[in-house]
Amino acid sequence: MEIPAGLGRVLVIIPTYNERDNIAGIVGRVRASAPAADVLVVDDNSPDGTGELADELAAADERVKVLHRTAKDGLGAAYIAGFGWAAEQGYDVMVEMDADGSHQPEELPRLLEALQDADLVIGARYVPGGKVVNWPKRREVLSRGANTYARMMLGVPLHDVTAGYRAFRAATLEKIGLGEVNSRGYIFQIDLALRALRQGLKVVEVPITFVERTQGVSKMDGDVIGEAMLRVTQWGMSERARRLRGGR
Ligand SMILES: Nc1nc2c(ncn2[C@@H]2O[C@H](COP(=O)(O)OP(=O)(O)OP(=O)(O)O)[C@@H](O)[C@H]2O)c(=O)[nH]1
Ligand SMILES: [Mg+2]
Repeated sequence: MEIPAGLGRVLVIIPTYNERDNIAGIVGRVRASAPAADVLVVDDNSPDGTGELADELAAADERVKVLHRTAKDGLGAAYIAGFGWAAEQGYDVMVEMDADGSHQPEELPRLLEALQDADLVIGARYVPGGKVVNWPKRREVLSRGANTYARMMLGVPLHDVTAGYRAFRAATLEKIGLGEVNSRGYIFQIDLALRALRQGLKVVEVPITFVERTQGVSKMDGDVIGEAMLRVTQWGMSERARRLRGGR
């Protein structure tokens, strides 16, 4: 597809840690789905050689770039590095996408279309038309529960605030104040959505079908979820305290 008029230059940022079985497939699918978009792989020195594979993809296709970082430092830190690189290079739109196939590149055109009339688009599972494929029931219940809790605690009008398939306008990331974001793990996505809403920006959820990874190993664990829910509770409490004090 053509990237919708007026959006400018688009960069799809794919953070990787040990994704050697996934990287070539996902990059190829992005290039096929949105040929006018560039791709940036942000690799944290994966021991399985994902970074070298990404270099080979970059050597064969000038639209593919690689940012090598020295050590595993979390998804949030990888995205912040990718966003910084994109801003330096003058991109107008930055997309977040996992390497493991959970975020289908074929749905990217729909996210970009929605961005024509929004500041941030979230590919959402828990809205009408959204789906999760191949997750054990337990996992989906946990993820839905975390979202319901975050929605109530933070008072945000979003149904999938932890979702990681997103399209940002460069101006949105500038207004968010990325320099102050120090969330590293799962909480990073909640943090960015909250900051965008607080700036009065237009955040739109578009239904996606999220597909569980079939190759490679998850980096998610109970600690990451626990950290995120603790922070949501802290943020929710301090927001309530601020309102009680008469601030806003
Ligand atoms: N650069 C970098 N990438 C990371 C890091 N942690 C995770 N990733 C990547 O971030 C994406 C999401 O990580 P996943 O392990 O799939 O986590 P998840 O999607 O929450 O968990 P699953 O649903 O089990 O796949 C993948 O592309 C990972 O390779 C990290 O510390 N550094
Ligand atoms: Mg995943």
